[in-house]
Amino acid sequence: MNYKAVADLSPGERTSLFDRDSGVDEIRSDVAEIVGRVEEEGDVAVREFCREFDDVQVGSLEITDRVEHAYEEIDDELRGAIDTAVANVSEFHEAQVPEDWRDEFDGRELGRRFRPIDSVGVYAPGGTAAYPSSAIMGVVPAKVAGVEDVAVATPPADEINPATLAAIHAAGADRVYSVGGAQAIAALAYGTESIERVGKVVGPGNRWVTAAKAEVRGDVDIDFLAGPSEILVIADGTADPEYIAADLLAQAEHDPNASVVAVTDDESLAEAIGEAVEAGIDERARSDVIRDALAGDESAILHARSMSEAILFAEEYAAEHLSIVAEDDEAVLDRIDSAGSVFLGPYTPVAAGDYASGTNHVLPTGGGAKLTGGLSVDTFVRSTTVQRLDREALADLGGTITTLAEAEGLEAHAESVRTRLEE
Ligand code: HSO
Ligand code: ZN
Repeated sequence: MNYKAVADLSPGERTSLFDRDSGVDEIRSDVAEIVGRVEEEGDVAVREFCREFDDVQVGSLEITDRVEHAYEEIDDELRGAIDTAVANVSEFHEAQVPEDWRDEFDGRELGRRFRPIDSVGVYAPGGTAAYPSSAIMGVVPAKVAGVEDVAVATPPADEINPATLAAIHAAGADRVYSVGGAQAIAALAYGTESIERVGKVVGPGNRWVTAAKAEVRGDVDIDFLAGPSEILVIADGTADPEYIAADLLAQAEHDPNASVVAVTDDESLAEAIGEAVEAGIDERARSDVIRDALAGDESAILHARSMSEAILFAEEYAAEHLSIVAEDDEAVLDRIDSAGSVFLGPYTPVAAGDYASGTNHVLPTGGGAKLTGGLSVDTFVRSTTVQRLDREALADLGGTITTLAEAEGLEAHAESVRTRLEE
């Protein structure tokens, strides 16, 4: 891994760390072609791409009737784990459901109400990265928000991962399709003969999926464009290097392009983390992926001159996952505004949030946390404002409205107020 002092990072090294790229630009034109063909040719194009990219001759694209069986057939331990994850994710997201409200503001009755969007498409990755957990993270918040029609697309295979199908069922999806990649996103966005279009497409995927979401955005709403997984650990001398190394290795196993960074004010901790990481690589089943991720310019162990310098680094980094392991972790957190999800203390591995603590693991990467949060109930509701003024409240405000209307040259607006106040 790269070792560096934060203060010695070159402009190029800073760019690798801070301008983390989702890698979709170079495939945008290929993806545009796939999306265009699905939009025009529907099922015919979808089937052709399933053959070309997944090497599968799909029968029915809709496989809704298969998920319940998968749920019943998986072993009890796995079913129990899926059920626990669904229950915990449901419980945390139920606490986010916003309440409608009305209040009185100097005689003006104003409020907000919240309604779920009508339909959602969730992408559940398949192939080597078949993540049943991601199906849970996409479907559960949508159902908790009250979305009536939640469709899931997951790549076809000779045998689709039964855990993914079971998780889709347990999470409460309404429709399930066996289609993956850019063609899945296009089918959800535009509809085909067998796949009904949705209002919003969410969920993580590979570069093709992400590029397709960028392509359809505007015609359909999306959550955000997420790139490879990231973890930033900020630690002081009280931290256990073994635990930190374990979390770095864990996120590194997702993707050769994963970004894995630790920053600490304690030089000997930095060294110990590095040693523990090196010692751990070969013990891990996915050591090849891990080694590539750790060797990348986006991964590093950094030594800061103080915790303040480390915190400023973390704030600029705006990590997808930020793990804080420090004597006063709450004081560190107080100074951080930008992170997708924060993990406090030694007994909170990122894997807890990845699977089962209840928080969502579909999170903004690439510094996106400076602008947005991860999937939540908010992703699936829209708000409407409501107001009622009585005569007195309108009279109080009349002069303000008519003055502004006249300043804009909109006489009819002003008149709509005056006519009510005339008698
Ligand atoms: N850490 C991933 C989510 C995940 N982890 C799925 C395990 N399975 C989000 O970046
Ligand atoms: Zn993970």
